[in-house]
Amino acid sequence: MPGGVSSPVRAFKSVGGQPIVFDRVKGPYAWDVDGNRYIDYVGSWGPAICGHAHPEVITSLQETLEKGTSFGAPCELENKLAKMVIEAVPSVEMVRFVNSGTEACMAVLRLMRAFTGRDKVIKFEGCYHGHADMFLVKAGSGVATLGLPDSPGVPRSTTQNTLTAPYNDLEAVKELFAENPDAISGVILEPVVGNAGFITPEPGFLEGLRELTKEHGALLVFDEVMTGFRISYGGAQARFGVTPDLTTLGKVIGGGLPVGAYGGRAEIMSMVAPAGPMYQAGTLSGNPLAMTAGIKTLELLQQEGTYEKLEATTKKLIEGILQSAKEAGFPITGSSISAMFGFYLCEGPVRNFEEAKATNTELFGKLHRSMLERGIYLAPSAFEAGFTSMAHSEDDIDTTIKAFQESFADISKIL
Ligand code: HOZ
Repeated sequence: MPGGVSSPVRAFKSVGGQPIVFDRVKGPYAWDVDGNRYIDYVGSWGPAICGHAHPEVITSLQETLEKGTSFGAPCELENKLAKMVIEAVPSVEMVRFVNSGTEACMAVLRLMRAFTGRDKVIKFEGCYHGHADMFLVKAGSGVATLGLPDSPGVPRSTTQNTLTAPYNDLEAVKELFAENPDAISGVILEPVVGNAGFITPEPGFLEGLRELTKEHGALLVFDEVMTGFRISYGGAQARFGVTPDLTTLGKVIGGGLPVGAYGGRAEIMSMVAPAGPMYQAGTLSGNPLAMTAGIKTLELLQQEGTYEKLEATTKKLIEGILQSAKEAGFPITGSSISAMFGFYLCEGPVRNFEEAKATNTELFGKLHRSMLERGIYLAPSAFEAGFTSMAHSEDDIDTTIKAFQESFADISKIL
């Protein structure tokens, strides 16, 4: 396997050392093949918001498994999950299930173009919308972690229609619209960035994009693959009160099985085949097992107090991390919203990818190794958000903060 992994973000190339090989996961914990236990803040890169292998998810999966693993025909379960998504996410009136966030973003771009009859799209530097050709321009996640240039193999003819702007910079977006009259199908963004570390939208940014896209007859698309059902039950759009035209989802809605989705205004979604002419398909889309894990996960999230608990747990964690670094004399800036957090080892503020690059990646590598030795599994990258879950207890958070204190103190002694 290239680099020994099935996806580049799992490698330890940017932090040093070899990736940990997992044997099993449960609740907030992961165990490696040597039997070491870690408190996990990657959460399978987002899906594990109820904790890994939640007993109710497992039981539901076992029941569905008895009925078969794949139908290749409509099933009741996809209707149930579709209704739950439509009820929860303000922009979604119709939804199509796919198998990954990449697939959802790839399809939504085709839909943006089909609906507007325009080819260009605006994305933001450091935002990651999966690995489809037209999005591998100034992309975040593994591309940012590994410091890769835009990928070879992506034709210039494909990316010449991808325009980029710095995140949180409305003026830059205005200029792109002015320079490309009637040519831009829409603007796609992570409403809260989790693929360049963790960057939050400045007041007015999302609202400004909503106005600008309307003014220019373009679509606004929120990539909520990371933030959907995590930043709030209705995603970032519900939390910030800005409704896009289209939304992509993934991770949490699959509850640990491979699911993506795109949805939005019925007028736009009606263009998708077979309701309309825009083609997109998938053998395993709406798979009964994946739908089951998604349904049960959303049901668990509907329990009273879920998001209050997630918010409080994560806030305590990030405050502990910031305090630990400061006590040891290291510059740091960071924040959290709901069950998502991130920090940069620099003064800050960090409002876009360019500013994120000021983070001390060498120091992060040392910190990552030291935390691993203390049984804490962080994303092996200075440019990925962290995830907490319902399963992370007060004790887990206290243990983690103590590990940060010890790690920062140890590193300060050797520097
Ligand atoms: N998009 C996720 C990281 N930012 C994880 C998926 C992957 O690239 O493996």
